[in-house]
Amino acid sequence: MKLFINTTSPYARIVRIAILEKGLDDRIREDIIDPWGNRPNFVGANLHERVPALLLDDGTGLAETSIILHYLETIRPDPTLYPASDYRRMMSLAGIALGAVDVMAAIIITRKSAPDFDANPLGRKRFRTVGSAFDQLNATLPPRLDDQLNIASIATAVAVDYAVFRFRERDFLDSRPALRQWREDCRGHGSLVATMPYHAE
Ligand SMILES: N[C@@H](CCC(=O)N[C@@H](CS)C(=O)NCC(=O)O)C(=O)O
Repeated sequence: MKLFINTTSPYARIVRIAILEKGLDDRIREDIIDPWGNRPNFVGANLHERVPALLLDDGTGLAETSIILHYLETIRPDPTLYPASDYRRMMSLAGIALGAVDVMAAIIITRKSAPDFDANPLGRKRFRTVGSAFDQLNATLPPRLDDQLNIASIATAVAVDYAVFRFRERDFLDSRPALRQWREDCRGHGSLVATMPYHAE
């Protein structure tokens, strides 16, 4: 199988972390691409030309992070991303963190066509809800990834790192010490270390 990614995408990172955690990395090769350009074999995997996109060995293309996670869970159920213990709380936190990822990525994408986006009412709403999401996560932390694999912890780590990576000028963590400490506590976690976002040359 081949996973199309880029090195900054938080969506691709979530899938990459799940692959590493499930020990599927020997079956899935990564292909770093520019989703903003055109590339036929990539389009075959995701007609919307976005990463992540998983190309199966039989040529089937899987798009959308949630769909790819579901597929990974089907082919390698153990360890699960969705443990049964405290299931509803975990799913609720996962939704909050995944939403923060989605909203932050939307800000970055919208800025490409509207440089003053942050100051307009929709831009302000976007930042307000990301702040609310981090407040909630700061108040109700998911398990540490070292202690338990689960989608809420993966999404929270990815959301925090993406905020730091993309919005260095904003204080997303200084006012949320519990969340900052939580991220600090899993600093050495292998799948997080191996997938840290960076700008490719
Ligand atoms: N809903 C998609 C979002 C994926 C997405 O927006 N990926 C971005 C990179 S962070 C992308 O490839 N953008 C290229 C484009 O929008 O044309 C998912 O869950 O996978």
